[in-house]
Amino acid sequence: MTSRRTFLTGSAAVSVTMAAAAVAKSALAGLPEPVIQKSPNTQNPLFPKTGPAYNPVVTLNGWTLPWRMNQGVKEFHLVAEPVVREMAPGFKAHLWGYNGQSPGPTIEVVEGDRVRIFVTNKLPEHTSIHWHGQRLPNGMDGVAGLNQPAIPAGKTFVYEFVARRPGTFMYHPHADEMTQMAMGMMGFWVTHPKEKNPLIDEVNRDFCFLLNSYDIDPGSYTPKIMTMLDFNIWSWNSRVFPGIDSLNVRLNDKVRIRVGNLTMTNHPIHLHGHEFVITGTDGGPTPLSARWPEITADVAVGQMRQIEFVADEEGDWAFHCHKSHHTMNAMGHDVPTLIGVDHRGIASKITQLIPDYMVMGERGMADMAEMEMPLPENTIPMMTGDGPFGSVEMGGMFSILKVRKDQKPNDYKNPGWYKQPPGTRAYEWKGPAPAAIRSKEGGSSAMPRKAPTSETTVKVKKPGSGHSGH
Ligand SMILES: [Cu+2]
Repeated sequence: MTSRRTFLTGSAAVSVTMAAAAVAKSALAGLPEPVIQKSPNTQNPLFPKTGPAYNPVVTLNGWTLPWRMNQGVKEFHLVAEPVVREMAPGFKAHLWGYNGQSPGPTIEVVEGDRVRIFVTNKLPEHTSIHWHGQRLPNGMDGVAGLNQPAIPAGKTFVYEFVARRPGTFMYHPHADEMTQMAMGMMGFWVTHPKEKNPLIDEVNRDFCFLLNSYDIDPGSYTPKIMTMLDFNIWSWNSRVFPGIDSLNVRLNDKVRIRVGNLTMTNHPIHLHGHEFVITGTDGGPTPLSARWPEITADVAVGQMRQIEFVADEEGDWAFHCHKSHHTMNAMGHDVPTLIGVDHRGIASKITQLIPDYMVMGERGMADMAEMEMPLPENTIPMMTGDGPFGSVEMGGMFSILKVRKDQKPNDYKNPGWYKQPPGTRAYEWKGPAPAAIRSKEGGSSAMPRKAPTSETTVKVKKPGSGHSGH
C-alpha cells in the first residue's frame, strides 16, 4: 500500500485522525490527495479512528479507501484510470479501475454520515459514477445525460450526499457502461448501522467482494468490450482461483459475506460444510420472517446478497459459484466431448503434422489440470490450484473458507492447510470387489413395446480395461 504523495501516508490502516491532523487547515479546502493501491492482496480492515466504532469489512483481494474528515464531512477521492490488475500469479490484465486497482477500493461509512466524493477522470473517455442502492438527491445518482453531464476526461466532479440507510451497496459508471464495466470499473460500498439495529447482527468477520467477468483471449491482456454473454474469465474482485485469497476465520466466529453481481449472468454462490441465511440485499436488511437456511445463494445480475453463518466446523471448506464452467479459467469453447473416444492411431498420425498435438478429454477433463500444455504467455491454466491431496482442478470463481480453532481474533492471515484428525478422511477400499448382481427379469413399463425393436449398441470403455492410452 503506497500513496502517491504524502497525504494519508502509510498502510491502509493509517490513522485517519493523524493523517488529517498532519494537513494544514487551508489544505482542507483543496482536493484530497488520492490514495493509490499497488497490491492485489487482501488488505487488513480499516478500523475507524473517529466516529462510532464498527467492525470494518475485509475486501477479498482488495482494500478500503481512507478518507479525511473536513468539517464533519467524510471526504474520499476516487481516480478512474487504466490499471494493470494481476488476476492471478502469472496472469495480468489491462483493465480500467479506480486508484490503481480493479475493482476500486471499498467505501465504508456509517449510516447518517455526510459523504463527499471527488471523482477524477483519468480515462481516455468520459465517465460518471452511479451509487447503486443509495438514497440520494436526484442530481447525485450518476446517470450521465440524465442526472448530470458526464465527467469529461481530465476533469474532477464532486458527489455529495448523506448515507441514509445501512447496508450492502456498490458503485459503477453509468456512462458508456458496457465498455467501462467490461473493463473492470466497479467498487463495493458498505454503510454500517449508526446504532444497534434488530435486523443487523454484529459479526466477528465481515467479508465482501464483487462478481465480475471478462473476455480475454489466451495470450492477450485487454478484455474484449463488445462481448455480451460469452465471457471466458469468471472472477471475484477481478481475481481468479488460485489467485483468490481464502476467507480465514476462527472457529465459532459469526461470519458475514457480502456479494454483489456486476456480470451479465447469475451466480449461485455455494458454501460447503455450513448453512447460512441471507440477512440482507441491496434493498436493506431482510425481515427475520423471510430468512431460511440455505447453502447456495443465487445472486442475479445487478443484485447484492449478504449471507451469515456461525463457522462451527473446522476445516478447509470450498466456497464457489455452482455453475461449473465458472470455476474454470480461459478456455476454448469449441472442444467436442471426447469421453470414451479411442484416439489410438489418430494421435500418431496428427503428431506427424503437428508435433505438439495432445489428445484431450478422452477420459474427462481432469487430465487438463496435470498436463503441462504449452500455453501462450500471460495465460492462466484452465484448471489448477494445488491442494494438500493434489490438484483442486478449479479456476475462476472459487475460494476456500478456512475455519481454525487457533486463528486469533482479527487475524486474517492464511493458516495453511487444515490438518484433518486421523481417521476422518475418505479412504480407498482395499477389500474384494464382488461382481455386480444383474437383473435377469424383463422390465415392465407403462406403455410396453409390442415387439422388440433393434437395439443400438454402445460400447462402454472402462478405465483399466486393457487400452493403454498414452
Ligand atoms: Cu457463476
